[in-house]
Amino acid sequence: MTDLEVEGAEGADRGPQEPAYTVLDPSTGKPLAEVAMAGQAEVDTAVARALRAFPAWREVAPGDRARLLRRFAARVDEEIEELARIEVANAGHTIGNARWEAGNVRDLLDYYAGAPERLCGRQIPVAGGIDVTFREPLGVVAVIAPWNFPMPIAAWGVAPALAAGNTVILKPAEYTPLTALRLAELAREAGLPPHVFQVLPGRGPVAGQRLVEHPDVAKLVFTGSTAVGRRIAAQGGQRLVPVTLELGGKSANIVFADADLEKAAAAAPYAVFDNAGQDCCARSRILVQRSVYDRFLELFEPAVAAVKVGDPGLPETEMGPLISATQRDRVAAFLTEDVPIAFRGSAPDGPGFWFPPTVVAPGDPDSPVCTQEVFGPVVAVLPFEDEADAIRLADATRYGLSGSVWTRDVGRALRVARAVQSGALSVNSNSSVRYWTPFGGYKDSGLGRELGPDALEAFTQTKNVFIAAD
Ligand code: TXE
Repeated sequence: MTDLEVEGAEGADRGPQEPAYTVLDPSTGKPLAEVAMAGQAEVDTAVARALRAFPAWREVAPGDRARLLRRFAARVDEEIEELARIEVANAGHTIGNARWEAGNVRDLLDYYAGAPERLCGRQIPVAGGIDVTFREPLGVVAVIAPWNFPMPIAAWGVAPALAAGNTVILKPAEYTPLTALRLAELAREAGLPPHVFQVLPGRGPVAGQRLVEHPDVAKLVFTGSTAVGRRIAAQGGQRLVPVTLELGGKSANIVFADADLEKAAAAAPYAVFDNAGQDCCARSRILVQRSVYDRFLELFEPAVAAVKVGDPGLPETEMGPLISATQRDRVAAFLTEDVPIAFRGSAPDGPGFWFPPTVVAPGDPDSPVCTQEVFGPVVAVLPFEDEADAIRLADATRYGLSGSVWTRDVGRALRVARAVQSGALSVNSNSSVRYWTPFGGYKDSGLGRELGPDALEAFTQTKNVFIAAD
């Protein structure tokens, strides 16, 4: 066992104990740590503690709550290198990405530290008196996080939830609990009161499920697969608690003939192979206007060949391994005989869950590789005729998370960005996530919005108070 304890486990009536989980280093396939997994009893204890901590936390003066979040951010900032090194080992993220991810946690805590002092209600003109609204916290918030971006995605839920005065239980994914456990320690060191923020590693169908159905959990934040997300939405609906869901995507990178093709082709590998394609915003389809299709592929091929795949701890590495053997098998299953591989990059041999950057040119735009989330380094390139055709193809999937439009025509950029059924579109850029702006999906990609000022709505409820004037 590691010295990483399961917060909330001490003193609990454990009942039948959950087996520990062996966390692997995905770049070697070797065990990295044994982590205790919470069972139902530990979840119940943690929720009871979070519920007890809630009244005092919501009453902390706004300036003091802001200061605590800033101190938490400062502790994260001091430990960026350590957090990044843990993520390289635990998730196979490149060191450059992992540093950015730890920095993103710091930025989110700093950004939402501005909220406690700005969570204003309204005074609304009414007859017969005075009417004011208050934005009140919900109570105990459960954040169920995925393994693809363990730190940032956890912080997208944790930071605004704490800022709004809620107490939080974070359940990291089985594969990637290590940075979350370290964040819990940093929160304690920053002076957050006990049980305001707890981290509870556990299995999805056990600890995750118990958090979802627990009567004292007042809000659910989930990032993961659409199948599990649907179940969580249904169970949250039964209990009438709000649910925020971020459920992946099949985003299109749309390249028009008038685009800066060199720039679009140079950027395209990072739009899909970053984090080995395990990115809900991965542009895993590139739609190219037919008149420049061949030229685009000529430019794209050397860019793909140049992607440096290997040891994620080396500064020059651009792509690491997949998270698990299961994920590698899942990705490989998309490359059926009828899916022609156009070209591939390289990947190390030997142990570890490696998969080379792969470009496919399927004839059939309805094939699974074109419509389903691969969540690995595989991109489908498809030609289109005109603007309407591009929009039709971009929307030919149940997902609708993000996407890009490459063109020099501002009017077209805006028309296409407005028309595509996705929550976040970028023009001449592949960036989707900025902590200042709302992020979330249309269609099967999710429910609700995270990040930006809008996220605070999801962690508060409005109280209306009328005071009679006579
Ligand atoms: O997801 P799960 P998996 C997609 C991606 C990937 C596929 C499967 O396509 O290939 O999902 O990944 C917890 N009640 N994304 O199997 O199972 C689980 O412990 C409560 C997209 O890993 O959905 C983990 O913490 N919680 C994506 C989290 O849910 C449950 C990120 C995600 O695991 C649960 C990840 C249950 N019954 C996968 N079952 C994105 N949107 O970025 C599981 N969990």
